[in-house]
Amino acid sequence: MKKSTRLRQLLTSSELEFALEAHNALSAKIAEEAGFPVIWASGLSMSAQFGVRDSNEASWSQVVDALEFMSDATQVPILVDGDTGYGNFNSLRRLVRKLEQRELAGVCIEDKEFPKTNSFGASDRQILATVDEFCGKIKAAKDCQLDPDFVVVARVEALIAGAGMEEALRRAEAYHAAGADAVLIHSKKSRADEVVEFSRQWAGRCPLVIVPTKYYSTPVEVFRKAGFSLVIWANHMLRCTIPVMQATAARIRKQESVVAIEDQIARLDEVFRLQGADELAQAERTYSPAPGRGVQAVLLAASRGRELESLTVDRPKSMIQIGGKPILSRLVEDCKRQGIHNIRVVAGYCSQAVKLDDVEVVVNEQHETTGEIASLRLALPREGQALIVYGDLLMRSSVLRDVLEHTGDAVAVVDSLTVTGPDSDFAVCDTADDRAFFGPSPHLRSMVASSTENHGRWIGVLRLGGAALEKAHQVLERLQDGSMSDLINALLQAGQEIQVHYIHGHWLDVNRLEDIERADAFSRT
Ligand code: SPV
Ligand code: MG
Repeated sequence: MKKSTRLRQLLTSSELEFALEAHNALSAKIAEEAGFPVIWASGLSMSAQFGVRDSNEASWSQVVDALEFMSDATQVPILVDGDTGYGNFNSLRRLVRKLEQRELAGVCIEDKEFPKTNSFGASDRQILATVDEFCGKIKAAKDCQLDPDFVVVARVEALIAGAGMEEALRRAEAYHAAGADAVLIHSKKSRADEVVEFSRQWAGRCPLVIVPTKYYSTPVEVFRKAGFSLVIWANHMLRCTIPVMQATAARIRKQESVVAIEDQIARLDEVFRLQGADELAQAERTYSPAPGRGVQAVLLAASRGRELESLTVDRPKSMIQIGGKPILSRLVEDCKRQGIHNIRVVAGYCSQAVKLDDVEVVVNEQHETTGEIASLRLALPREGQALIVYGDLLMRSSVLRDVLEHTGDAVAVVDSLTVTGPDSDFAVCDTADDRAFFGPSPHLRSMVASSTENHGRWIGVLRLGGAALEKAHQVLERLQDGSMSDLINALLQAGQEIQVHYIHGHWLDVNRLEDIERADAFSRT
């Protein structure tokens, strides 16, 4: 249903309805989520959030730009506070067309002169427009609207200006006759008597709208009985934020820290939710040519990391916190950043401690007696692309991006800066790293211990696809067990070409206690 049709229905139904003020897309969305069927785009609140006065200091096009965000962010109808129409009948016609184009459901105009003054402000300058001039505006708005359901509400300021009940009724009658769809009768009294009396005399000639900012303590039953159609809570989303922002700013300034307030403010996840971040993530999967699409990541995380002693009593080393986050969570984020959403972790030691969102966890129950090949056998996909990564690895995001963009069925990442170390993950290649960006890709010849002359350390990232993946499965069937280096050597012996992507540092793995500090520093830079 069109937003304008919905607003018209709400105004003409016999039920009393409530609109809540909003002044930007975020507050509009929050009002909608709270269940309000209508939003009041308040002139006072919108000007206040711009930091200007409610005296038409913000131009109508600046207001329309903000309204567009509010309309885009919500499904419920928005009734726009159109002040006095930003000029004469002609300015109002243009405003109405622009509001319609942005799916705003209706406009409320008040019978004062441009530039307007707020009805409750310090200024006593409440100069009423002539009845004829204002009726001309209403007619112009109704004549120019293209959508027959677009709503025009005429706001009567006679009681605010002290012109009395008779004048208020006379004006309302004239505006109704000129084509207004509803009348807003405004009052600054602290009791509702005036508007209730107006309603009694009006006797239901068209829907009535009220703004009980000053007579807020009146029970809504009174409004229901008096036959009003719509109550507008006109500025409360703006006003509720002011003391919270003031207190928060003062506290952060005084404490020079945000630690104390962190638990009292909205989590970033909540901000992202309100922005609709999920929809974008979904759309990215569909439309964005992320290099990681169709790739299955396999994160090898079965081993304890015994040298890390007390840190790995109740978790595998891949779940040790580095910079406030487990290493595996970082790897999962790295993968997602590259568009890889199929992520499988092979856990083993303390597998119950491997808790990660959106990740498939498979468990190598024989982790104590088996090695990486046994783990990989449980998780290597049959088709597509596999990205095998050691679960204790920290690296810059460019490493994964580059290996994913590399052509070739099999690619291993080798750090040419590291040629010594305790294990056997060192690479002998057909070409040393000449740090040239162009030219033919080097190939891996064999994996060796660092005691043998080598061209760098394989960091624990291997991409396999197409024929290379098929060959890896054949090799895995033959090999009983062993390390990733054993698998790579077996692949090479079986004639599989493996290309090398050289890097120069920008990664580290966590094996010993002294690595933790380095890793923390790495994660912060
Ligand atoms: C507004 O919200 O801007 C209004 C209502 O016009 S009031 O401020 O109560 O006049
Ligand atoms: Mg206003």
